Amino acid sequence: MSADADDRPLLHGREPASGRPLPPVPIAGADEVARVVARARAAQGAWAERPWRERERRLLAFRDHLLARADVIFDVLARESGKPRFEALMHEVFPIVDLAHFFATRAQAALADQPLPLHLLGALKRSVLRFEPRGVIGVIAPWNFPFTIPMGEVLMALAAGNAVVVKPSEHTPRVMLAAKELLDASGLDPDLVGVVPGDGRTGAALLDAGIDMMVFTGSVATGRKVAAACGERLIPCTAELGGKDPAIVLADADVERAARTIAYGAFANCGQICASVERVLVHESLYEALVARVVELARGLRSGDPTIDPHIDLGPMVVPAQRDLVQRHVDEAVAAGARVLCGGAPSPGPGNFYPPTVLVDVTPEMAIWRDETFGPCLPIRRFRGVDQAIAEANASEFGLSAYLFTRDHARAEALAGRLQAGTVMINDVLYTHALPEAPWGGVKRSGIGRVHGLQALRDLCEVKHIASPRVELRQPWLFPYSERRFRLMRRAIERTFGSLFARLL
Ligand code: TXE
Repeated sequence: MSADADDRPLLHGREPASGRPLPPVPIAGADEVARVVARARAAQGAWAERPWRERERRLLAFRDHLLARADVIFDVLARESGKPRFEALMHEVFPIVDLAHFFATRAQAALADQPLPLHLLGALKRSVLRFEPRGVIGVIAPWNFPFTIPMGEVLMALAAGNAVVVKPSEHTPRVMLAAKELLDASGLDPDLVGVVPGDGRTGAALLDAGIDMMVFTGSVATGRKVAAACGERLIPCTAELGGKDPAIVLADADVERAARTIAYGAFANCGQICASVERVLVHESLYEALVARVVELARGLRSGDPTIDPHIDLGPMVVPAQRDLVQRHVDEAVAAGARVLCGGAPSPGPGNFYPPTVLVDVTPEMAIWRDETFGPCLPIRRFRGVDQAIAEANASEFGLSAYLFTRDHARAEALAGRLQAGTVMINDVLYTHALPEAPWGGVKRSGIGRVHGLQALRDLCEVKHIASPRVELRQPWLFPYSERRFRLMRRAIERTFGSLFARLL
């Protein structure tokens, strides 16, 4: 920590499960953000010039440090986010171990010069695409996955030869600071990855500090501001802005599998997942059975403080205001005629707990069906025909993921083409965010662009086109122009595209 750390204002926080105070964290003001970005930029050039082998070695060293010191991350996640230890392992640490491994070992091949075959001029000209790091990548992160979301971006940015500066959520800055210690211990230049804790003002300062790209995850409202700021500065930005993901249970689904998977999709991480199952559409023939089983499963989940019992199923909600929003959605739905079958009111006692809640008799106009609830709430509606189900699923401003439950996988793959979503999963939920090779992102208000996958790795680079001659011929497009050359070229173009030869192009 810098010498002037004591003068900095502090971010205070409380453990969401117990209300106990958390250690305060110094806030990075605009000047500090600018300094961190400048240091990252200075460190980036040397990093990009290191041999690929060394890049791979450092990222694998991080993987190994994380494996060896995962308990530190589990403990911070339990205190700061109230995350059950199993979710800390499976949702946060394991995906990053795997992602570090995946990009460490594949970045070189993915970012190698790529020959670009020219369909028309290929005999005369050679073209190659080169992927060069953009420079300093800015990351603004949310509080629901305070480790896996920013760390995925950090490792991909590093694998592509960039430096990176992360603004963690003001509600969960401590786990990213712990991650920074692991990164530094992996032999990376400490300036290469900066962490600047603070609220939206620190995020705005990061956008102002001369970064070369922004990777944002958060709300639609803030996503708009971030995208506008990036537009102003003409830097690229990806934005992952949440969802209202539907699950459709078709008439031939396995009810037990669907119920168990949907209960997990709705209540894991206490429903605070952008791809949580937030709406269920069940074929009328399975409706009663599915609702009964989901309610039974919801009632059986154990909530608690993971610092006391690490293996409870559900922790608390991270942010008190989010719990208030959940209650508003439930109250409005009930006032408009919905029925709560379990849960429906904050749990008594200390901590920010909300029980798993299942609602029926829900209508599409209700906020709980329309807006992102981001809590452990599951509204369920029935449908008669599959066209109706698809239309209702698509009648949303969001489009992150969609889930289909059926025994007929081929039919589901065909139906996937009709669902407006970045990802469609069949008989499963959530897991694809943990696949480093799979693009992740949504359509409509769920955001812009994709993170993860080799394409996103290339998006963290500028693509440079290097064009060279195969043979040194006179180029017919140079000065001076004349009527004769105009006619000649025109005839050549007409003959090329107006003949069978065009089919070979
Ligand atoms: O998000 P914000 P909040 C949804 C969820 C939730 C809602 C609000 O529905 O109820 O968003 O959550 C930083 N310039 N998701 O208020 O405000 C902020 O400090 C730059 C979905 O926490 O968008 C934090 O680091 N940055 C989601 C980050 O933006 C700014 C995950 C996100 O905060 C800023 C979380 C500004 N002007 C919530 N203002 C998902 N996509 O998974 C704030 N920030």
